[in-house]
Amino acid sequence: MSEAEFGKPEIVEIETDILLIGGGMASCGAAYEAKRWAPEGMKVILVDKAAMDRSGAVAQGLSAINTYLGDNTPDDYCRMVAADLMGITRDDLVYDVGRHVDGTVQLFEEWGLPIWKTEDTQGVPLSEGGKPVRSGKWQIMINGESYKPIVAEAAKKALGIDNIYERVFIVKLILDANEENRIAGAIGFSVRENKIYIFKCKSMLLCCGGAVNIFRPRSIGEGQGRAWYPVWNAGSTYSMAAEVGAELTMMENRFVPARFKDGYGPVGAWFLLFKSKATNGFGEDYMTKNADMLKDFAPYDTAIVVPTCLRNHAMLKEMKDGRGPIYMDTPTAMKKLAETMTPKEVKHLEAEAWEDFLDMCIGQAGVWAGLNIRPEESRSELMPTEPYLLGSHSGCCGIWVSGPDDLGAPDDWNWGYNRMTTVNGLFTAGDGVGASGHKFSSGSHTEGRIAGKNMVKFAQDHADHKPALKADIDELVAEIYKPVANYLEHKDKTTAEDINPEYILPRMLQMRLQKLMDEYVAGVSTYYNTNKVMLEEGLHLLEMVKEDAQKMRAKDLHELLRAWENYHRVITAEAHLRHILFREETRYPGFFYRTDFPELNDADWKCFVNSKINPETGEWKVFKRPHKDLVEKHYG
Ligand code: SFD
Ligand code: AMP
Repeated sequence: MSEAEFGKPEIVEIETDILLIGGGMASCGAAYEAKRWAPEGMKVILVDKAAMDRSGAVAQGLSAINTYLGDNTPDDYCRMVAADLMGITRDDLVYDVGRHVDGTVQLFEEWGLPIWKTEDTQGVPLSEGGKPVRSGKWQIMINGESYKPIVAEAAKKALGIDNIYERVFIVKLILDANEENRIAGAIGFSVRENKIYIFKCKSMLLCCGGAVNIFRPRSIGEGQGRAWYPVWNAGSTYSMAAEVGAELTMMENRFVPARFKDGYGPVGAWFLLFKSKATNGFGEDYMTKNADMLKDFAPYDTAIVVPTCLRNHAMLKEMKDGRGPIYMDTPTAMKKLAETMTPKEVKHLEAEAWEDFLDMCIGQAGVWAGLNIRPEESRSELMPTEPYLLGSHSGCCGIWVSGPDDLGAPDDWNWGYNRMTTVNGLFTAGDGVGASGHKFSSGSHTEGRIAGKNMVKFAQDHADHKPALKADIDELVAEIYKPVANYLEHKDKTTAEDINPEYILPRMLQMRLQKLMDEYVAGVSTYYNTNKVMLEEGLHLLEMVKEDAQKMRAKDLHELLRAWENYHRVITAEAHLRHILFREETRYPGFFYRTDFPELNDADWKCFVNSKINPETGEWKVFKRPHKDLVEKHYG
């Protein structure tokens, strides 16, 4: 774009009672619930960087809902989540999701989501006693290609289309000018038009998902852009919250999922529904073979299910010892299931194998088609992927929030409004809430609903408050468009506009970040190993990346989006690195290893690691907070 085409951006100012940032599962839940509780005239606005129908992690759909309690109790749910996340979770937050999540799933069904039912309850809704087809103790099967449009439709209907701003990327949150530690608004830009948006609000929800593409992905070159979690989750939740001084928690935690190689297809349906086994290259079941090795990480060995990180730990042993590749033995699983089936049922089973991916991860179906793989005939390779940061799936990094007040939690876990961060008026849910993983799509929507209800209460309790932005808007606008200015100033200094000593392309900066995170902060190239010296070296390189980030260019609005996503990634990456450096133990073997502290150390580290940026100085503080079990755990 030329100077004339860019021009000076139009400034659009909007005032609202409640602002929802993000249009994913959690925000859709908040939109629906806030409107149920909001009194006449209370304004609720949602802003999403993409289009809600297909935005966020559920964009491609899903084939299972991973959190539906049914006959399980919220106490059981707390135990499962704690065991999977090696003991350090907030029972108050987890219990709260557990006691409400089934109602959310019933709403999804009411809104049109097809949920598989058992033979004897076909056609009976869950709310009337219909029994879901369970793939696992917590998971139920759905026909979920249109899951997100269905959930988005309910949110849109609740809010009204005039209250939704799509394709607006929020860059920064803004504190209040008159009251310390109080949220007042946010600023962002349209990724379609030359416009800057400034929102003022009484309370705000920040739900921009997790963080992807911080680490060098396994799929590079022609495969670049394939990832398991969505590439458009760029760490905006963690970075924007941190920058206004919200306390983060467990940012050292990450999720390294075992996935079908190259297409990143999820494994849950194969392990749970199809009862498939994974083996090393020589057909050995590495979970059985390496069971003893996992005992080093007792007291978690009595968990009903082996924790996700320990399943990776056993797999990595085979890979490191040269006994790869790792396979999902799909033919054996399908043969076994087919033993008791009619030919028609077998055909249906084969269709389900494909539909699992067609419903949520089309790229994997593409890999199968491209490589002539028929799951009933050939095994597929599995691979532990590059690390992802998230708080809703099998990970628990995120923001430290106030919990419910009726579950006997310690005083410092509750400061008034459920799911409010340590910044007054700023709420979060889903991937945003730390120390409470395994919410998945249904739990994220549920948590959004909890936040939505409490945001209404906050806005009502502060009805007279007039938000005033603590910011120089002209300066902020110039900062947001700086990559554009970098481009316009220097683009004519070389004949090839992508090669220029005066600026760096967002794509290049992203690769630089990914390379250092991969090599120093326990990415795939070191088999997820790191130590203090490597981390300190990584921190130095990250400082250099930050310096160079000031020179990113944007030749159009799309690149401006890419540039700002990178700023968010860099801050999120720094949080992750600083937390890993602080926690001097190996809490999550299989996700990452501190080689200088290779053991789990409950005596010193069965605690939360939290951090906070001073919004005035930008200085980081990392510190411990005590952990407490509210639900009795059956550790060994
Ligand atoms: O198979 C900005 N998930 C699964 N959940 C399940 O229940 N079942 C499954 O089967 C799951 N699996 C799965 C899952 C995800 C993916 C990608 C795959 C497979 C391939 C997890 C859930 O999807 C996940 O837990 C929730 O979606 C999390 O919800 P939330 O709301 O925390 O995040 P989001 O939905 O990604 O939404 C984020 C929104 O923010 C927007 N956004 N907007 C404005 N400004 C910015 N700066 C922004 N940055 C981001 C996004 O556009 C989006 O709207 S399986 O693997 O187990
Ligand atoms: P995934 O497809 O890996 O994202 O997992 C989907 C769901 O299945 C999550 O609830 C996982 O915790 C669970 N899951 C995946 N693999 C296994 C396994 N091998 N054993 C038990 N649960 C699993």
